[in-house]
Amino acid sequence: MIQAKLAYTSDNPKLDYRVIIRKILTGKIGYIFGRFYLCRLYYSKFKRIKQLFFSKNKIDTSLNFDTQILNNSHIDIEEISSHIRHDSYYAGLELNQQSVTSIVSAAKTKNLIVSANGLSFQYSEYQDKIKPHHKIATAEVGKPLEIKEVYQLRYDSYLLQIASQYLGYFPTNCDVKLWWSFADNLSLEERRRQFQTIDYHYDIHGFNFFYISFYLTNVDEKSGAHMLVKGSHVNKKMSMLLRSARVPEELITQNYSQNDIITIEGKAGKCFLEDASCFHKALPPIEKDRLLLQLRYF
Ligand SMILES: O=C(O)CCC(=O)C(=O)O
Ligand SMILES: [Fe+2]
Repeated sequence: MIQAKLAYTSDNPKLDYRVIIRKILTGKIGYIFGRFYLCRLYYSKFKRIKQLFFSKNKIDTSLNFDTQILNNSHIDIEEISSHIRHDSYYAGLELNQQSVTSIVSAAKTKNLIVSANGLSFQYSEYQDKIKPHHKIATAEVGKPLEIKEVYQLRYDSYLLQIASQYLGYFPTNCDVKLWWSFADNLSLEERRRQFQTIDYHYDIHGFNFFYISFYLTNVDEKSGAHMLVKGSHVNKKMSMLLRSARVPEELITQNYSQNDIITIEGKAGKCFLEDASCFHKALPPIEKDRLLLQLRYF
């Protein structure tokens, strides 16, 4: 089948080799090799051997907390991991409601920061004072690790076991992000300008990485559901690996089956685990704000 050549546009950017050169010069070579499944696989093996045999790399696993995940004893960790290995994701876990309530209330009182323009405000100020004057796509909750439940989730005994099982080594690092995506009628162009990830892309968060996300508000197609392409963490054409990690919608629909395109909807507390090297994106929220917590283990 001959496919129409896609023009380079804001949702189909050209791979900017200046970015690659800058990454090499600043020592971030994981950004280059983390694209390739085999590199991620061999990096994991190498890291595991280092952690097992070299005392300098021995890790302190003593910092861990009782799990906040419900019904965790029913689900086998190896089963979850092999599910993700096959499908790129697993969406069958749930955070307890007490933790949901505490995190949401902290996210409504702490300072929010808009990285696109440096604005800072609280959630309660957003509706009355900010929204009428500024079109804002997303705002991050500052210092999320100050929220007790978030700190304890980063070191959650059960989640750490799953992340270790999937990665093949104990993840000593974890970037934690908690952010609001606001329901509004911003154009797609404006959302892109504000770095909202509404276009399919794959992440390259170092040599290997594993994401755990929690919906903290009820989420459906109209309130910012996360979408992903099942199996695409492994199944990507070479041309997709050698170009920008962000691709236009047509490339996804031309190359993957409609059955493999998954929309994750769920109530506040829904947790999904993802090999974020799969193609994924967020739907723009138009009806209700979305609050999402993301733990990026690497
Ligand atoms: O907001 C979402 O659902 C997707 C976020 C995302 O793509 C990312 O953090 O890499
Ligand atoms: Fe992403």
